[in-house]
Amino acid sequence: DEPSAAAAVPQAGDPGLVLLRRIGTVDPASLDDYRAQGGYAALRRAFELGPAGVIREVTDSGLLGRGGAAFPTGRKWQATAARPEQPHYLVCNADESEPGTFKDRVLMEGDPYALIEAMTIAGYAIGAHRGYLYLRGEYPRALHRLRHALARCRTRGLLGEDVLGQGYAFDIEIRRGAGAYICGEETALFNSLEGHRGEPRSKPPFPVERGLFGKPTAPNNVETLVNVLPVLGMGASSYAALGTGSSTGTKLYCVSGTVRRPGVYELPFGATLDELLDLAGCERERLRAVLLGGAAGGFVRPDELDLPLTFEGTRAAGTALGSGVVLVLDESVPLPLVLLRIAEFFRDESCGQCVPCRVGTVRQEEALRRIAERAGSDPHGTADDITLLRDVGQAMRDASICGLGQTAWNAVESALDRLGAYA
Ligand code: L3W
Ligand code: SF4
Repeated sequence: DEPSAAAAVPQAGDPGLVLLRRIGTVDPASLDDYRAQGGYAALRRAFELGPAGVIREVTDSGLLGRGGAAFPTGRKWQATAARPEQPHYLVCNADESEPGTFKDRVLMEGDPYALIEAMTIAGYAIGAHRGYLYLRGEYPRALHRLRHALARCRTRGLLGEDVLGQGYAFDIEIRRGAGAYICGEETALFNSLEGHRGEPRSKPPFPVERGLFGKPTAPNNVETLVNVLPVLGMGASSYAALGTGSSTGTKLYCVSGTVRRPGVYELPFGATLDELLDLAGCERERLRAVLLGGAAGGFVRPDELDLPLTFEGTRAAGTALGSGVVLVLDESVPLPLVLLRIAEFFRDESCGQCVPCRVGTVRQEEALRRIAERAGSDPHGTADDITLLRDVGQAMRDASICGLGQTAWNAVESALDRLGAYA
């Protein structure tokens, strides 16, 4: 089904929609329509600024990565651009697979030229002549629309040997994922692109130094890249004035679960969870918890809804913004089964390369299944299993190679400590 792109309600002084502004109004098949709605003005500005000027604007904007880890985009681009080894690569991580995440899908299906323009700007800034768009395999509509848009850009001189007659060569290749969550981890993604098993590599070296095919690479999430258009469009200082000092701009949220209006919402950073839940139509009387940040995130209680949605605010509150998942659970949803489902997911998606995660995700699922099956009939057995969960969780966090294993116990720990699960 087509996910809905709901709009935040702009208020006096609010920026309104920045990233979603063309969604639903632009014809995704029409390059002319995209240009009529402001498309390709940002790329022209990029050519005026030059690569170093683009990186300066992006750095000054305070833009942080939207894939979940909030790394400064300007710093990533600067580090890639500065490497002497050639060639440089741009990789767009469009393997949107975090459970409950569907914002990149809305951007790619509804405004495909925006991503292509943004990738062209990013490629120009880091000195790349080739970009790879690694697309989640289960997004056939996005594939179709992006392929069509790429072909149009090539025939109109917006991709190819001489982009916009500026002497810059750039093209984009789409590669489809094959359903493995781990291939969204950047180094597993590179292995997949290179034709190897999708297993993460140890970091460092970071991709900016040794990434795709061993060359300097900037991997960026779809939403991160699309943000570059308003950064150049309105200028770094106006962009940085949106949101808060440490989390600038706007954020897309994927609201699902027990709400009346699930969908993608855009709000400036600093809006509260309460405001977002109002927009999505959440009944507070029946609310049990909100899972923020996805399977690797943490729970927020009904008495904590004044939480400001920023990277720093959610971290300080013991949860995470992650890639923008807001999963609402009311009292009708059995929490033990939600946790068990999350554990099954991680056990399924572990690549099996390292022991703490390969074994730990299995032990975690087994313990949660025993607890769910007991349904409170054996409190001592449950207490033992909770001790086991904490031991296994800590081992996974400390000793796993990549983010999957390191965070596979986050939601369960959060449910225990913040929601008093199984008490
Ligand atoms: C140069 C350094 N580069 C770090 C780069 C690094 C990467 C970025 C973040 O993602 C998140 C997690 C979940 N010099 C650098 C450097 N970098 N230090 O910065 O790096 P890192 O390692 O902090 O995080 P990560 O492994 O890239 C972990 C989220 O991902 N997640 C799932 C996300 C799912 C989606 C989706 O479905 N769309 O995004 C699961 O864990 O939130 O925070 O580029 O190379 N010194
Ligand atoms: Fe693979 Fe898990 Fe190890 Fe990551 S932590 S490399 S997913 S086994």
